[in-house]
Amino acid sequence: MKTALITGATSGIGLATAQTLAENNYALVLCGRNQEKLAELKQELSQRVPVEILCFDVRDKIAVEKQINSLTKAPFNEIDILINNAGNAHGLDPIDKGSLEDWDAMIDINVKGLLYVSHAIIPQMRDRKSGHIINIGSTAGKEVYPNGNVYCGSKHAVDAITTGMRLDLNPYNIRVGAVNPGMVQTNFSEVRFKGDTERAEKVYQGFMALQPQDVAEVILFALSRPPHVNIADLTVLCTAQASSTILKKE
Ligand code: 8X3
Repeated sequence: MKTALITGATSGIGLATAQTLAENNYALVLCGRNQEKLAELKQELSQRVPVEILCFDVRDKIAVEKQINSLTKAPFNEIDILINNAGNAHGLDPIDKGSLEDWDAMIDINVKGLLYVSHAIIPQMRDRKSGHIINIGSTAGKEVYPNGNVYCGSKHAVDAITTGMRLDLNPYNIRVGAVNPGMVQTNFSEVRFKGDTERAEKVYQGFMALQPQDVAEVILFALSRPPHVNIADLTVLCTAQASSTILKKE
């Protein structure tokens, strides 16, 4: 049984991935910021597979290191798979109107948080000469759209860091890849629009957006390839979406 550590596991793509991997017999280390939700999830999924939960904010590098280093018991002491999923968007403003707080949040979570978690886990993969890292990027990491500026910048950074990881970890038999979803119906837009539910709901009206489960199944596909196959870079869109700006709405 392989052990997968998932960040941002209590909602959206992370939650669907946790559930899908539990159904497919992966032991799980589920990370998030909400202890209550993590505990509920553990109760649900540990009926199928071993589950450990870690409550921390990926922005807090001391907490990241401390929590991950606390995984001393089998099967959690050997992380075979790292899914860097935690990430979000804050605001959708032109560059001259953006808020520094929003910019800090996106760079700190999407870029620095991903690096902190990876920094805590890569050495054990390197020493064992085995591992699989999947970074959840975005179509925003492939093209820049109006008002996406810093969010797109953070996801372009994820794109570059994924390639950098793959290059540098090549000597150690570690697979590194990215799954880049387009529009997925999660609380993404609610966070981006700071709780403005009406505006968030409009984003997904008039077409069938990707669902978190759709992305979880793609992640499972990447994880379940034979050891010599690495899905290096995969973009997944709903049928109605052709690019970040071309979306067919009814
Ligand atoms: C989410 C996709 O188009 O809202 O990363 O940037 S988009």
